[in-house]
Amino acid sequence: MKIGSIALFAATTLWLTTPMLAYAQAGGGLFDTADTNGDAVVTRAEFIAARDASFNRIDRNGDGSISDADFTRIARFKPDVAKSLQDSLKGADANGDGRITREELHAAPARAFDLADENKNGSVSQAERAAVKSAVEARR
Ligand SMILES: [Ca+2]
Ligand SMILES: [Ca+2]
Ligand SMILES: [Ca+2]
Repeated sequence: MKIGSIALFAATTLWLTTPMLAYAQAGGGLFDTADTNGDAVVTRAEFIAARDASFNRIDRNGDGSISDADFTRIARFKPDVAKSLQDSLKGADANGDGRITREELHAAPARAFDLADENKNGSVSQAERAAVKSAVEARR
C-alpha cells in the first residue's frame, strides 16, 4: 500500500513537470472555448483555431508579432506565468528572430493539445480534459 502511493506520487510529480504547467497556464484555457461545434470533443483543428484566435490577446502591444515586449507587464505581476507562457511559445519561433508572427503561431506544434490527448486519437474528450484539470489542481 505504502509503496503503491509512493509510486503514484512519483508518477504524478513526473507528469507535472514544466510542460504540464505550461499547458495549464498557456494552453489549458484554450480548451474551454475551442469546442466550436459543441460536440464535447476538441479536435486538433478546433484547438489550433482557438490558439489562432488568442494571438491578439497575447500580442499586448498590437505590433503584429509576439515578442518579449508583450510580456513586460505580465512578467512584473506574474513572473511564473510569463515564464511558462514564453517557454510554451519558444518552439513557435520558426525562424528564430525572437518574434512570433501569426503564421508562426498557426504552424507551431500543439504541445498542450498533445499532452491532453492521452489516447492519441486526434481529439481531446471531456474525460481527457477533466484528467488534466484534476492533475493540475491536485498540485495547487
Ligand atoms: Ca468539437
Ligand atoms: Ca507584440
Ligand atoms: Ca519568428
